[in-house]
This record gives sequence, C-alpha cells and structure tokens, in this order.
Amino acid sequence: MNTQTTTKQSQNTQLKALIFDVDGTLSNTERDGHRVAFNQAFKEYGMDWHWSVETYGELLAVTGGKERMKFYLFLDKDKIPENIEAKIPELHAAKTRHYTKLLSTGAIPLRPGVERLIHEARQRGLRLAIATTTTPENVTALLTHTLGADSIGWFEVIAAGDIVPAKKPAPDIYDYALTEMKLSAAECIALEDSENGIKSSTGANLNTIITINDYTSKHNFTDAIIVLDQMGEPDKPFSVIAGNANSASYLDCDLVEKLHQQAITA
Ligand code: XBP
Ligand code: MG
Repeated sequence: MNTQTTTKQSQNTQLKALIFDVDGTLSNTERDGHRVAFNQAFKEYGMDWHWSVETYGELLAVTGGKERMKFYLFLDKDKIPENIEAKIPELHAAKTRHYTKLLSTGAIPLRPGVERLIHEARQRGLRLAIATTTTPENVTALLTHTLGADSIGWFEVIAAGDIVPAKKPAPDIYDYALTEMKLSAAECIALEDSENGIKSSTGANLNTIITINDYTSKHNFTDAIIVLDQMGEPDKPFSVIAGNANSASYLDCDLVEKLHQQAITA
C-alpha cells in the first residue's frame, strides 16, 4: 500500500463525530419523565389511562410518543374513549408541555459521565450530533436544564422526532444526521441504550457504544462494539457487560477512539 492510499484511508476512517441518542443514553428520562408526563396528559384530558412503570416498559417497544399511544389503543380496544385517535396529536402536545415543564424543574439529571464526555469531545474538536425519536422541544429542554442553553449550539445537528417519517428502529434518523454533517458512518460513533436504537444506528452502518439502563438491560446488543452499564466517571467506574474496555474504568475520548479504530480495522 503506498503512502497516498494509507493517508486517504486514515482520513476516511478517523473518528470525527459522536452521535448521541437522547432518552436512556444522555439521561434516564423514560420512567420518571416521559411516563409521568403521559399520565399527567391523560389526567388533564379526563381519561382513566395510567401507565405503570411495568406497562411503560412494554410500551417502549414502540418508539415515538404518538406511535406509543396508538400502540396502546391497539393492545386493548376496550380502553378506547370516543374519538381518541383523532385527539392523539393534541394529547401528545399536552404530554410535551408536561414533560418540558418537568425538565425545567431540574428533576431529570444527565447520566454519569455524559457531561464530562461531551466537554472532552469538544476540547478535542470532535463534532457532536443528536439522533433521537423524541420531540425536538424535549431535546432542547433537556440540554438547557442540564448543560445550559448554550449547549444547544454545541450539537451541529439535532435530528429529532418527526423530521424523518420512519422512527427507530429504522436507520433514517442516523442517515439524516450523517447526511447533514456530510460524514460517512466510518467517521462517527453512535451512543445508544436500546435495541431499537442499535438497530437504527447499525442500520446506518455506525459502530455503536451501548450504555444500558433498567428498561434495556435484557435487550440484544450483539452488534455493539462495547456494552457498559454506564459511561462512568474517574471515581465511579463502569461495569463492562460485553466487549473489551482495554483496562479503562470510564468512557473517555481515548477509549472511544480506541474502540472506533478496533472496530474499523476488524
Ligand atoms: C425515545 C422514545 C421517545 C420518547 C417519547 O427515543 O422512544 O418516543 O419515549 O418522546 P430515543 P415523544 O431513545 O431515540 O431518544 O413523546 O416526544 O415522542
Ligand atoms: Mg434511547
């Protein structure tokens, strides 16, 4: 291989960007955030629906809040209040209002290591993006109330919600982010927490790091380059569930780059 080819190849596979999922990855928003907001919206509309922690875990099989409500209707036709299907967009808007209000209280923090990794990536000149199923307002509310309003500008693309017609597990949202950044999948790493998430990211050919949570610990992550219980901090080490952390005890940019290079050359 001549020098020109080597240089060209390393240019195309050098890590340039991190693409973050939101719910479950940046923050454990589902159980105490989205679920609570759905229940508040149901109450506001005088409905007797209530999604328990357990039921919500089952409903997470379907991504997207509007889609999740439709799925619930489909599961039990007896629960259908009149004209509810037509009301779903309105109900979902109420849910978003409740959810963003909840975030504004600071009740939902980022997961361990997220803030540190984002700062480190920025210092290294790695580009940042978001690829999520959730509504755009939810992303800006989470970022604002955890990292500060300026942090919205740290992410060059916030690919969210209905921006693509097919939500995760379809690869569309990651494909969209890659197209917007004009990067190839080999130049990026995705960070995800769920099976629908990794199906989406690997469907877009992205190498993917998984940090699990209570709702996703039993999911299939065979295609992940590493599976961790959390990103961790220097004083709060992660546990490696699958893969090789090269004796690191928390996820930093050195480890991300190492994992990326190993995956690219494998
Ligand atoms: C998580 C989701 C979302 C939220 C609800 O997506 O599936 O549907 O639960 O958000 P991700 P909306 O992990 O990709 O961030 O109600 O705004 O749809
Ligand atoms: Mg997720």
